[in-house]
Amino acid sequence: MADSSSGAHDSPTRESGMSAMAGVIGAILAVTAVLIATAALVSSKGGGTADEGSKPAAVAASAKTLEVELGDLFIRPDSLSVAPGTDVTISVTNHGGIPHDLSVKGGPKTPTLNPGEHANLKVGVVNGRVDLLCSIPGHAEAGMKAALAVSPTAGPAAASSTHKMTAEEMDKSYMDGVKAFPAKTKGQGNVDLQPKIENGVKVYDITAANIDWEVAPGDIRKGMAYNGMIPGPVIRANVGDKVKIVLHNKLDESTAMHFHGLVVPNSQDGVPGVTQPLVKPGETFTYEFTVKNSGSHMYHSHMNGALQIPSGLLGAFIVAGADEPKVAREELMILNDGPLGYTINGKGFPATAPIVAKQGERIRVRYMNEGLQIHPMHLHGIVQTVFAKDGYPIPQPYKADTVLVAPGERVDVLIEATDLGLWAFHCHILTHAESEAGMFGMVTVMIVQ
Ligand SMILES: [Cu+2]
Repeated sequence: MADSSSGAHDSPTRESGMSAMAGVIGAILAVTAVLIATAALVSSKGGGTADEGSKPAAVAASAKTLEVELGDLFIRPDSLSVAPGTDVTISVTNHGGIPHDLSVKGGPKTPTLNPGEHANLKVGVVNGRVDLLCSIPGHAEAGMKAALAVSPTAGPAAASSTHKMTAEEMDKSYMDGVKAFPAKTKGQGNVDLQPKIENGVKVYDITAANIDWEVAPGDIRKGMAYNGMIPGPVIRANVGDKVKIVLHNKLDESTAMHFHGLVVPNSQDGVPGVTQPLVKPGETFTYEFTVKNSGSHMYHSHMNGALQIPSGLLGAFIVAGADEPKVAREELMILNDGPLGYTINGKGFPATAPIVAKQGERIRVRYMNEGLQIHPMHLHGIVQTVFAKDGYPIPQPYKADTVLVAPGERVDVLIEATDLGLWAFHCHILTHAESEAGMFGMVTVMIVQ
């Protein structure tokens, strides 16, 4: 984000973004190093021996407390390391928006923790790998797994057994993140997909495959993508178009495609076992229909949906209407949460893209929520006019500064770039946007210049 000295008129350069980013990564590594150091033993002697009880505590198994954060469908850090023989307690806090627990596979677990709640999990003396997970059904499968490993090389213990960032560390981490914005990452979603025209039919080829996706600088996660991007390519069509969508499945599991919001014949609705067969790995399935209704719509997987969609099998399907509002530019804001974290258009802050407008311009934003949670999108300083919901015009458009977008919903707003400056633009469920280490996830900036 440009600071006051560089002014609001210039986007920061990639170079400054990257060097600032190195600071963020450095800070993260430093935090991790402290955590690992904290976890380590002064001496590995004595752990688990029979005469423990008669020895002073200092030479019995060293007791360590590790900090673990639960979020919505992740455990952070997901790999922990202690010296052999360490008596481990995990200090667990749920920073997510929904309940989670932390459970030792086949062993003890915390109570179910509501958002913001904390508990200590006594793991006991660790002499080998311990698998950790959230035991709430579906959460481990969606990514809430971690491993506690034994490492003889884990360094000497730090003075404190529990790491919490100092105020100075918090300030630095926060400012490093801000300075890095907008940070460069590999891969970009929402690229328009040009159809082939065959006998007057628009044909869109889409391949689903696994991908390593860089959500934020250095934060590379296992995702699933259409045509190698998250969100998938944007399909644009007009009412009356005959379209074919050819889905190639290069995943290692079955899939299918649903056209969310579009009026299609039942046979093209994309629900395996209900309207069509499974599209198994290696198979191709062709959808064919005439576009009947305009608006901001979506296409996404309709198989193992709680994992495939949050992992990235989603995209915008935009159908032009008869009387669209005249705007200088339109922007997509596809919201998602799950294995890729909290993202806007497949990226988390500081890798989110700013929305840039000249003063006086009118911008259209199409919000789409492909995640599992609601996201109230708040733009500082400038009002949003909500004029369409799920592709249908609202009879009485209304003004709001916070626009709630629930899973599956699309909301279209107009934003008049009235006031100059850098206006923060973020989800107002603050655990989707900020942590002790600074801003992350569903945060971007509207730049009015
Ligand atoms: Cu949110």
